[in-house]
Amino acid sequence: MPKFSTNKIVILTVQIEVIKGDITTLAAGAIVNAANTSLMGGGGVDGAIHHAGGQAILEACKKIAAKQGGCATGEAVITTAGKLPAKYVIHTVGPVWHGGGHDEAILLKNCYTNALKLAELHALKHIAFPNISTGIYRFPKGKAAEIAVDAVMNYKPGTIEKVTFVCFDEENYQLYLAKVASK
Ligand code: AR6
Repeated sequence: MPKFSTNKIVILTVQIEVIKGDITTLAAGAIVNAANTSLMGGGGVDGAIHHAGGQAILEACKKIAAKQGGCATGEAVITTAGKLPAKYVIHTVGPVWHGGGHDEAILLKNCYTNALKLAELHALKHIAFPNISTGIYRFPKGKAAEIAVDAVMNYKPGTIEKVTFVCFDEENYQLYLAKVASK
């Protein structure tokens, strides 16, 4: 009698969504913040998240900063989402664009993968990203969209079922729609 072994093939896929809007309004498991290394807040999406989420987010960031001196570029930390509809905020620090020869691409990729890993450590199913580094940090939007979409598509999901790219401006929105459609 031949012996058969049973092979179970599990296909893990992540649903990718591209929307245009304000990330602070999303009721995801986690929304990602494009923070700076101090974690003490700033402008852009960072300012919007702290403003809408309230003092509890800054207090949590202060505790992390006191413990580990902030957050390095490409790394990520997690806090309460305060008054926001999301459960958590994952703060990551994108690279400042200095022309492309300073590891900007790998650091930006690390932001996405480290945020995904942290979301999975908390067993989250849905995470929403802004277009990290494409504002004040001046990362070229087309390159950043390519890196972001590739990072998510190449990530082997565990608990994550859905990733939302939240674009604030029309240019990023069109770039992300095109990138996702081309994959
Ligand atoms: N929802 C979604 N996206 C937003 C929102 C929002 N409410 N507001 C802005 N964006 P930026 P960076 C978009 O500048 O380039 C801060 O001062 C914005 O249009 O927020 O990573 C930090 O403290 C752009 O596409 O982040 C750091 O010092 C994207 O979010 C520095 O800025 C990122 O733009 C980080 O710069």
